Amino acid sequence: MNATTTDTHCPYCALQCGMALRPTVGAGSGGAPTPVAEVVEVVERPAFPVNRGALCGKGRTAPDVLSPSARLTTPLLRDPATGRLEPAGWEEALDRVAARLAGTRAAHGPDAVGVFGGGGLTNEKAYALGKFARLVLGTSQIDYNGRFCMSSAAAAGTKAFGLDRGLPFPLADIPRTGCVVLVGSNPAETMPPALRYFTELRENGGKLIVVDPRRTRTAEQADLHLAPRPGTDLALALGMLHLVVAEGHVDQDFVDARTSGWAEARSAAMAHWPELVERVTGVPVPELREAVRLFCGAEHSMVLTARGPEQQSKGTDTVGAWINLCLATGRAGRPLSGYGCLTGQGNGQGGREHGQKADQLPGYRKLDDPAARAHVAGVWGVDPDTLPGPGRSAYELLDALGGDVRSLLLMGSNPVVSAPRATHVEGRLRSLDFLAVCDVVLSETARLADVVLPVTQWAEETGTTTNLEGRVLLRRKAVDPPRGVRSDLAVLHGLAERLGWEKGFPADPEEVFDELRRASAGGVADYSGITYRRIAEEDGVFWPCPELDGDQVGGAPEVDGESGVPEGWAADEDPANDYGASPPPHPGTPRLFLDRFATPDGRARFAPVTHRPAAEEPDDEYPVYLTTGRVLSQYQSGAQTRRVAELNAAAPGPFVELHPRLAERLGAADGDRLAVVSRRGRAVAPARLSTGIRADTVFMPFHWPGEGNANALTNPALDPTSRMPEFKVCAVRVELA
Ligand SMILES: Nc1nc2c(c(=O)[nH]1)N[C@H]1C(S)=C(S)[C@@H](COP(=O)(O)OP(=O)(O)OC[C@H]3O[C@@H](n4cnc5c(=O)[nH]c(N)nc54)[C@H](O)[C@@H]3O)O[C@H]1N2
Ligand SMILES: Nc1nc2c(c(=O)[nH]1)N[C@H]1C(S)=C(S)[C@@H](COP(=O)(O)OP(=O)(O)OC[C@H]3O[C@@H](n4cnc5c(=O)[nH]c(N)nc54)[C@H](O)[C@@H]3O)O[C@H]1N2
Ligand code: SF4
Ligand SMILES: [Mo]
Repeated sequence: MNATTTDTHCPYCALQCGMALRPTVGAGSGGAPTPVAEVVEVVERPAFPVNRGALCGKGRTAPDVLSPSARLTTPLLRDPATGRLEPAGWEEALDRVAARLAGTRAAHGPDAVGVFGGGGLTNEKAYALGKFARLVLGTSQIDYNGRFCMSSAAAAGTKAFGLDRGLPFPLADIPRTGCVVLVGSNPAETMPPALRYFTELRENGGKLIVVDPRRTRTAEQADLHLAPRPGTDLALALGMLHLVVAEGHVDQDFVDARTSGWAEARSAAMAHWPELVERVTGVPVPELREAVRLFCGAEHSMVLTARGPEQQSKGTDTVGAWINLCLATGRAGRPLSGYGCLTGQGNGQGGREHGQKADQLPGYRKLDDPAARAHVAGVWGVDPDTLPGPGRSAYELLDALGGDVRSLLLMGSNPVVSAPRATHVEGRLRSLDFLAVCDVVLSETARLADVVLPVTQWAEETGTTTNLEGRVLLRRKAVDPPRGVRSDLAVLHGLAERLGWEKGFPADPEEVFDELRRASAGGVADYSGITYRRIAEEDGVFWPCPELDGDQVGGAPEVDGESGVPEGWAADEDPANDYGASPPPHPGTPRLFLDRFATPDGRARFAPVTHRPAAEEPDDEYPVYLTTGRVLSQYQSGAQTRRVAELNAAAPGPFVELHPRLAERLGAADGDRLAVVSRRGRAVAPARLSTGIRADTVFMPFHWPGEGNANALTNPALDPTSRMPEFKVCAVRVELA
């Protein structure tokens, strides 16, 4: 890095790749103002350990969205006379939002005001949004798009281990294990720089197993690819556990010493005979046996899940079954082994820890826990009884709009494109009395708003994110925002002031972070020992990182690579001996569970689960499975990446991926327009033939609005525990359009 570059992080996915931004020659030299994107360039940051300099095309082109021509630069107010959104000043716009939210509250009570957040928001924003909802608005009706993402893995992880952190180890452990099972995860397209860890695993002689109904770019690199029917991963995992027992691979010492609930989980698995599992999943028994042989043949192994098995109406049980496999074979709570979830959004991890979730308070505390309420209310200076209780989950909240929820403040999500049964959700949004949207661009959802507030984005503001490893990172401000935009924190500050909140609502990110640290202290996700300065010096700090007595701001001690404990810390009874008068700061926790799990008794819990079908299975009328997901060059609802020419050229629009045998039955050729019809709606997109997909399944990416929107079709059936909708399985009919 030279003096003029600023280290920061990509705005998009949970890998949070490190990059540096540098003003280009001529920037700031006066004359006509130049669009920001043309005065800043991306520079590699090879020293940052997660991506070691590599970036995907989305990250490399992210500065394009900084350009004023790509984004909003002034608030917009809907003109009641014309019905159109018109430019307005900030004071007028904030006054309007505050007045309308207050009006709804006065007329219908605080729970008539809803708040919807996003897993892309920084920790500071997620924290401030949750606090704003509960204190300033007094509403329980807040949730966020992370509910659509990895909430099932979060629920299963909490049940099994007592704590939910995406990976319980750094990515750098992957090449050193012996076998990885990647379940419903396509990092070749969704986290390209992370693929290198799996390549290195194979170079070191380790094995990669991919479970995906499609032969993805990731599956192409695998030693073994299992292609189950969508929605049958639960049966697959139980079938593997059956074989583990039958073939004598149970690690009884580990099970006895460190787990509970094995007897019940074992008998559930024994009911899932391999032949039965083959019938349910379509995966031949010999492949199932080969998977068990590779997994148990290695000294260490890991299971990593992503959205494939999680976005199901039984996602929590499904992840539970994969965790069972790890526990029974002693592949958890030990170095180089374990279960992990590859989180999704830029702050998919931190965004679910600090209070924008319906049931949650900062520090991953539970809103219905009296001690948690008392602690957080103390930090906020309010009576715990004034804090509302848990609210509705994301889809249930969207479904209630226009009913008992009359006004909505939305920050960091584009549900018109990304919510399940999106046409219905769009109708609910239109039926609101009042909708305010904070966004960087005029997204499809912002277009429906009564007030649109244009906000600063990643490189224009400082804040922390927590990546998929639980590594808390500092995303630094590298460029000035265009005139006319304000930060999300400034928006909340301005609204709090107008709504009569007198205790102050800081807009400075570091001040918010310091408050978050106090609010999280003693919680599961304890950030109290983490400071901006420490993050900057240490390439991020892994939570939990409690504040110890003494100065935790200085440099941290060397961390022992194996245990994640600083050298001398565990062995030396009095670490103060090594560090002078005050003890060293807590080193953070790269590796979890090595000594005990985070449950009250320290034991991991087996999940007593059995297979059940998807909420909607194919039948005569809708004979084909639809599954949905992502392509390399677009991000999520596409609100940001559809504004980048290079990405649009690479991924110009929606498509229906199908097997040539299914295409032949339909009389369809590659490129023909196909109509895909479900009980919820219809979507039209060109056919893309592939021998890599099961012949009973079609796949659609969900990055586009309009006639090709995959979410016109998807089923909002919810997992009973996590309330995750079933994005990955529904039944459709496919015909020539
Ligand atoms: N390019 C790109 N990268 C992204 C994103 C993006 O939008 N674009 N989004 C980010 C976010 S928020 C997330 S959550 C992650 C998601 O990252 P991934 O989970 O890797 O992405 P998906 O494409 O949703 O799903 C992964 C795979 O699940 C498979 N699948 C479908 N149904 C099933 C099933 O029933 N069982 C199994 N085992 N597999 C199934 C799909 O075929 C797909 O290949 O990506 C992050 N990175
Ligand atoms: N069919 C189907 N649907 C899916 C999925 C699937 O696999 N299949 N996956 C689901 C998953 S995993 C996810 S995570 C969701 C994501 O879907 P969305 O929640 O729609 O996510 P994004 O498209 O990232 O929307 C983020 C919005 O916030 C804006 N934004 C970006 N940064 C900021 C900021 O700092 N502040 C503010 N105020 N706004 C900002 C962006 O411009 C964009 O409009 O989609 C879900 N939908
Ligand atoms: S992999 Fe994710 S974090 Fe890395 S550059 Fe691409 S989008 Fe950004
Ligand atoms: Mo996600």
